[in-house]
Amino acid sequence: MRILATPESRGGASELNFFERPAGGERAVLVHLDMDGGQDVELALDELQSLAESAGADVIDRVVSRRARPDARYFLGKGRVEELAARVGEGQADLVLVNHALSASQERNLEKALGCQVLDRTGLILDIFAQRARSHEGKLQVELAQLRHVASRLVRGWTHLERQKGGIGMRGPGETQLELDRRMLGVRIKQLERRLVKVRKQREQGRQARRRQEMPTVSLVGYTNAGKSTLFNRLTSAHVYADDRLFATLDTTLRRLELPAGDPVILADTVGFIRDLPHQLVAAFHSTLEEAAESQLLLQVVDASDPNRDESIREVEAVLDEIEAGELPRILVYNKVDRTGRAPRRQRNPDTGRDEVWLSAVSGEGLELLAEAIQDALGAERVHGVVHLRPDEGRLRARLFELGQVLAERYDDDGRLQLEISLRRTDLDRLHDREGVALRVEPVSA
Ligand SMILES: Nc1nc2c(ncn2[C@@H]2O[C@H](COP(=O)(O)OP(=O)(O)O)[C@@H](O)[C@H]2O)c(=O)[nH]1
Ligand SMILES: [Mg+2]
Repeated sequence: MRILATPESRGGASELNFFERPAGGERAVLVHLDMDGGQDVELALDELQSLAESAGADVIDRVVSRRARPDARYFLGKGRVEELAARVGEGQADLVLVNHALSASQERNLEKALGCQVLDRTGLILDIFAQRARSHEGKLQVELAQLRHVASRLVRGWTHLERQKGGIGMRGPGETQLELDRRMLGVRIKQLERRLVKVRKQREQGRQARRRQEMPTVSLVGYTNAGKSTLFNRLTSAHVYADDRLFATLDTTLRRLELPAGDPVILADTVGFIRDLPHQLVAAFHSTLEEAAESQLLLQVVDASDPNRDESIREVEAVLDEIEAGELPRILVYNKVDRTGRAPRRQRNPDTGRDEVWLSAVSGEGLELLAEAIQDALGAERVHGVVHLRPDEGRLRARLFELGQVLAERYDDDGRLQLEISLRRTDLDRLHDREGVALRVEPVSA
């Protein structure tokens, strides 16, 4: 995990970069403070663990502290800090993740006491967004949130930024440097705000252009911990295309998926919804998720065993509306049926008209139902038959080759070209609607 990595450190145009930190496989200890004796502690820790894993950390320990309110200096009580320090030492942890908002000085004091890096919930979420933002707007929006986060902590203490800026071995610049950084932060924030206004205007055009891409994209959306990544891996693990140029990138959240009829689609694992998302991160979250709005199909993953699942469904739908993805074709995937004791099944919801698939990403039951539902939703079923082309229809012939499998080609007795094709229904419709081609597909004669 790269703590607070900026999206631009991952290959975009490199600009001023406040967030360069040493990379490494982080071993993390999770800390949750239970302030009201709530029963949701395990749930909260499960979510934090999912977040930590999305960021690339290995969770080696989970610690719960119960106290009425946080300690001003260390956030946790003295005894707890000592215990935590021991566990960090035993587990050789690199990182402690605290499931709350820490002040800059609490973070710093904890780091000193624990001898390892400490990150609060906001910092962790920002790191995930930074790793996940793909669109230009998303990257800008995340950087803006990062800068504002840093700026809000600059007032209190300098050592903190110094650490974030330079990383290990870069300690020591004085007050002048602080003033300089403060000014630079301000300038950069203004600059980003201006660019975002421009980028937003350009967005619509870009989106329309991308919609015309040949391979459909299917995006997994839903709350963190619903099982999106497990499902993503399950669905795509059968095929690994090491030499496929499109996927030979470092992006681990896009993969090729082959539907039962053989058609390839791109499956995208998107950034998860987060309970109690700090309000200053909402804009960054939305623009990181926005690429889902460019998909042809959404798989809304829900934890079927979650007692609050209906509420979660509504919340996800509200945000999808906000990012203009509410009208996209969508399949509801009720995951974790192994926990509910219900059989996997596929049904159409009589109220919404939406396809619902009940399955378990872990046991694998019901996966084939989902693959079929995706195929149906994309209209991916194939039309198999023969078309006849006149000699002057060379361009159409080229187009057919480009689109799908032309299985055989020969001349018939009238000198016309006879192509045996197997085309996606959607491609056939597109030829008809967009390119005005009326193709008569005849059955293949024996
Ligand atoms: N029992 C059960 N657990 C699951 C299932 N799918 C995922 N999980 C678990 O739920 C947790 C969150 O899964 P993950 O894929 O990381 O969720 P994400 O945050 O939506 O990507 C992990 O501990 C998974 O092992 C399932 O079908 N059944
Ligand atoms: Mg995930």
